[in-house]
Amino acid sequence: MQDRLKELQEEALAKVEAAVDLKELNDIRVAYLGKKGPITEVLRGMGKLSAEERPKMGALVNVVREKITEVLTGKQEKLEAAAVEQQLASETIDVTLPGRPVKVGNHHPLTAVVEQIEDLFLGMGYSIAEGFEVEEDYYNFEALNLPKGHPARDMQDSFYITDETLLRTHTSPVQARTMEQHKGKGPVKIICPGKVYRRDSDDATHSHQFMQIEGLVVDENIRMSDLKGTLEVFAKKMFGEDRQIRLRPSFFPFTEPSVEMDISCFICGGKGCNVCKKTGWIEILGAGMVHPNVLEMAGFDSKKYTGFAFGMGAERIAMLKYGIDDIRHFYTNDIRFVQQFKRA
Ligand code: 2U9
Repeated sequence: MQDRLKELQEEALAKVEAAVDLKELNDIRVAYLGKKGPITEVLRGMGKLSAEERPKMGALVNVVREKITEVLTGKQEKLEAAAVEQQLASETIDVTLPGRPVKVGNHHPLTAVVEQIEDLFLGMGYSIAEGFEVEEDYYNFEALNLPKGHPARDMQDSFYITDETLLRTHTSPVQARTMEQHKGKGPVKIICPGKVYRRDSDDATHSHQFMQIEGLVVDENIRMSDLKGTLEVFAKKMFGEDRQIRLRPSFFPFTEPSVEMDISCFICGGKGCNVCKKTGWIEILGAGMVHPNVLEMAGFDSKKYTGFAFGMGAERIAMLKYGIDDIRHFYTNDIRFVQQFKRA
């Protein structure tokens, strides 16, 4: 029995020594130390031994079991450490490798232009005011000197929602509401960017929805020269310091007098080209002195207060600035279009 135990020990230790992975090691543990293993069998056979031999043999079995267990544990630790080493080696990160480029998005050209214009006016002390896209007929028309039946209402065919509500046709109701909130006291100095809607058929230069930016200044002693100076600063900052402006008489129901502003062509410098249609001038925006009726309707004393206002289509400004030939590009979500306007 003693010899059999020694034999088992040597056999087990040799197998442990030769084991190459944890699974094999576990199989050896089960085979030699498990309930159905040879050592358990030796223990079962101890009943046949004399009372004198039994404790000696019992002690020997324990020594053999402990030896095998000790060698198994040692080998297990070695194999586990080797497995960790191998995993670390295979998962090593080379920190010197160049990183994968991150895809960076960019502003839509319309957003870029609107933000540029906003910044420009914020720098001149204006605040930004925003309002509702679904407006009351009163603020969209009535308060702007366009009573029901006024012929100019036809100029802006509108998307009516009910008899008294519509998608705003311009951002002017924002100014009308802001003035009303001032309760007859100046100064008011705001720009109002926002989406507007008109029942136009879409083509290269018309869109049923577009972005307007309007401005309004109301205070004592506001004059046409203030408007002219403001527009000149705007033109130069937006289209280059060499720009000249000219004002042509026009008509808007909410301003009197009304003007349209042209800038000297920034492509040909005024000589005449395709962009300025050989005139040397490009129409940029409309403007004027706020009509006394509009001031009074918003609660301002038109003898004490005067004001100027201007309005422009942001798409037109962006199309001119970036040489975009079709307004529909802004709204058809072709990523290739947007990606052309990446900042350097
Ligand atoms: C108030 C008083 C006056 C806003 C103005 C224009 C002239 C103008 C057009 C430019 C191109 C609209 O986008 S466009 O079609 N706008 O020419 N807008 S003065 O005048 C106001 C607004 C609000 C209370």
